[in-house]
Amino acid sequence: MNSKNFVLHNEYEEYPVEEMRERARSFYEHMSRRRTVREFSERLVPQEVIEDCLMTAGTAPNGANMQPWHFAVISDPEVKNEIREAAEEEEREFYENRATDEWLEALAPLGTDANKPFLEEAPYLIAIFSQSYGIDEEGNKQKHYYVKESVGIATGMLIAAVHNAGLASLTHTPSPMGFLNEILDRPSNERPFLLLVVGYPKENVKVPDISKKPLKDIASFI
Ligand code: IYR
Repeated sequence: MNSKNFVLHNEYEEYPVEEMRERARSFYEHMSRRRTVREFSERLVPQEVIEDCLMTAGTAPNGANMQPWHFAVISDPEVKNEIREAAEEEEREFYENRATDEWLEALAPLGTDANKPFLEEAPYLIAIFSQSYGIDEEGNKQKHYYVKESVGIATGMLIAAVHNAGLASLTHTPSPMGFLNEILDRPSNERPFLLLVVGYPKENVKVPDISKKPLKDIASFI
């Protein structure tokens, strides 16, 4: 391999196998306590916590290291209100017209509807944008690769980081989400990927009684 511009990976840490087992198990146990909540407390969260979680997201592996993402963090109540109004308009259209009966049936156990008070109650909304292409310093288009995969991985890491900090999140996908470009003044090379709602869960929040598939149903070992 051509080792030009390569540096030693000094930060790699290997663990003794017993510790490896423990770490893998305890990370699973920690992550399995994550639940999506749809009701948030209005309690404030320090912005540095959100910044650190976003830095975690920014470490995600991605196509040709183009890092084709932008995270717009919203805490301004007026902007949250605008987003809520626009999202609820789309959601009403979705629940009343666009969604198929099959889709509504699949959503029934989650108890969702077109009302989205969490968009104003939670201290932070993070609008995640994927950049279909980049624009370099000279204003030339820069090709991006595996954009959805890259932004999906970064978003997963963000969700894990938020959970690790002891906060709850909700992956919200009003569809279509073009209104986010307008409200947040994002350029046309950026598409809204999803809206992550972040904060403390409301006290005594309830979550749907659902479970995850067991390992044998999600993996095969050949
Ligand atoms: N975007 C709608 C509907 C919705 C769709 C799926 I797929 C979900 O897992 C949950 C909700 C809404 O946010 O209500």
